[in-house]
Amino acid sequence: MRFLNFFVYFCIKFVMKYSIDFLMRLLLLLLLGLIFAVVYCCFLNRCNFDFCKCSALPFVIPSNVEPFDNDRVEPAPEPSTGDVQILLEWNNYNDLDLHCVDPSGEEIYFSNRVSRTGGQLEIDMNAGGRENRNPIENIYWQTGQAPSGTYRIYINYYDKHDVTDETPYKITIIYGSKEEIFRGTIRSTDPKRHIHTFSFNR
Ligand SMILES: [Ca+2]
Repeated sequence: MRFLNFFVYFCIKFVMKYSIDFLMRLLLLLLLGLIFAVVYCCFLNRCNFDFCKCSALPFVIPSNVEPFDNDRVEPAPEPSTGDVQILLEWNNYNDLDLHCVDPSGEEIYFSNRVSRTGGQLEIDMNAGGRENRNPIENIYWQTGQAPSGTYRIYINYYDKHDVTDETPYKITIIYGSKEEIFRGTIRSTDPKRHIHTFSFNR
């Protein structure tokens, strides 16, 4: 801040000494202010700050602070559907994961994305960090592929990437002619949660 005070004092003295009229003084002050903002942001950028998110400017924030709520609002990818579809939706940067144990007992999740019965984790979001504030996860079997039997659905809070820990979620399960919706909230300290078990018969 001492540097900032010195710079402002210098600018005022410089303008008062060399500029001619009020308009010239104003323009010169604006120009000097702009030069200062650019130089100061470059300095902060070398100090591990994001240039475009420098706290020295009122319209931006430093990179180590959570962005504004409307930052990086992107559309989620379009999920596929089929005989069986399980869709997880939430609305922050946290990394939630969808798990499904298929009738053969094989678990489909991020480390086993495709099962021998043809089920697949098609979409897995926010695994790499703050990727999307409208994320979804989708597990599905293409039409004609889902085996008859019992399906068990789970949700797991894998990692916290947002300022908010507790995360509301919605899980939509579509199989045959049925559609079931489950809503709840989950915290990073919660264990993997069983959501629902259902039977599919073709
Ligand atoms: Ca995920």
